[in-house]
Amino acid sequence: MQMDSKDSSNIQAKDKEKKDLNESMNKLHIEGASSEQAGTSTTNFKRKPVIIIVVGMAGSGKTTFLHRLVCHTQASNIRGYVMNLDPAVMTLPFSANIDIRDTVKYKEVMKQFNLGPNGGILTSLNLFATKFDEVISVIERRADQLDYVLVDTPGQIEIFTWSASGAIITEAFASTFPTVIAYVVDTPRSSSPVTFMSNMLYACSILYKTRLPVVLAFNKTDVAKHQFALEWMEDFEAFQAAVSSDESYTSTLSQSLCLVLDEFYKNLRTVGVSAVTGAGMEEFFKAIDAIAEEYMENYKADLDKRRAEKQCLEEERRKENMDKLRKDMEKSRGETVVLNTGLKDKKDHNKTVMDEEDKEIEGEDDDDYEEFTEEEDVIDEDEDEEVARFSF
Ligand SMILES: Nc1nc2c(ncn2[C@@H]2O[C@H](COP(=O)(O)OP(=O)(O)O)[C@@H](O)[C@H]2O)c(=O)[nH]1
Ligand SMILES: [Mg+2]
Repeated sequence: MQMDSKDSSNIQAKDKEKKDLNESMNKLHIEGASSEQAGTSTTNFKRKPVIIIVVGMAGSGKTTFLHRLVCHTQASNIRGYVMNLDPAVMTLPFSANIDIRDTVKYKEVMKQFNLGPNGGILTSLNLFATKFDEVISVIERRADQLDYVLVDTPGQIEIFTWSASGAIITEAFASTFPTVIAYVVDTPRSSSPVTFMSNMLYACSILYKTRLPVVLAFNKTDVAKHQFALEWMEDFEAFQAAVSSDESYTSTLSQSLCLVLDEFYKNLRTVGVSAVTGAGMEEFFKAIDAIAEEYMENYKADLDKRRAEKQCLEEERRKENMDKLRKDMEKSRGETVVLNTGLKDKKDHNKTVMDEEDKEIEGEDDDDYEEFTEEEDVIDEDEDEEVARFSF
């Protein structure tokens, strides 16, 4: 008789445990889903300002061009905001509203991490990227008073276009504002067909990498007109004729590539500019406005689609994990929980976790909480300090 009542109370307790478990899992599920839905919202996307990220080979004239853009915006009553992302630049010809150098000291980074110049620039950019949400919110707060945000990037193009931090920065911009790329081309240096082709391939790769609209700014037109480039882009036979004198492998490759790039050229806007004389500024801004519209029509939709797809996948993965977790927990009937850390020292690790659990049971959890909160506060203080270093 005694055994029977014990059995039935055991069954009741297990049923209750199972019910509790199901309830808590469902709650988790709902909470998870609703928080993701909140993340899906794109309501914080703003139509203004247009972000212009200036990229180009080292020495193509990005910084000088940006200075010219700043002068033009000031003279034409266009409301611009200027950002410098080159930590290694010694002096800037314009005053930047947000300057990476106020937050990260590139030479200190080189010393501290024992890096060369390029590693130093890359690490500085990485450090800055970790704070980029702050930068975005600063621009968001001023969004109503701005038409354009002009962004200068490090001299060496690949540091921005092929780094994780460059991608993070670009995506952070593109998911909040219409964002376009201004690819600065050194026109006199591109007069050789093979150099021209390699420059175009780079521009094309940036288009693929960033998935943002690109405008080609043929700079230094005071030294060499960009007419030849336009001809080569419009008529591939003209380009083939230009390379025909060169019998090298690259020239045959260039001939084939120009056919491939034909489609790329068709969807590309080009302007001839001179950062020194200021020629072509109006045309440049017209091209920017046109591609900003393009951004809203094509790229924004694509971005939203990609984001929705990603969230669907996340949701599926989460559901799968929840089901797995539910099964595992049902299997264990709430008695034991196997912590699979995947670590080599799994045994020891489990032991540590168990030890900690034992401690908690002994009522030491309050102390743990206190320690954790203190640590959090320290981190927050550090963050505030770094944020305070921005000069807005
Ligand atoms: N003649 C001429 N020189 C230019 C022009 N734009 C830039 N430069 C020169 O090109 C060099 C590199 O310019 P800079 O802006 O530092 O290039 P960045 O590395 O791309 O930022 C400098 O000596 C500039 O004076 C231009 O439109 N015409
Ligand atoms: Mg520069």
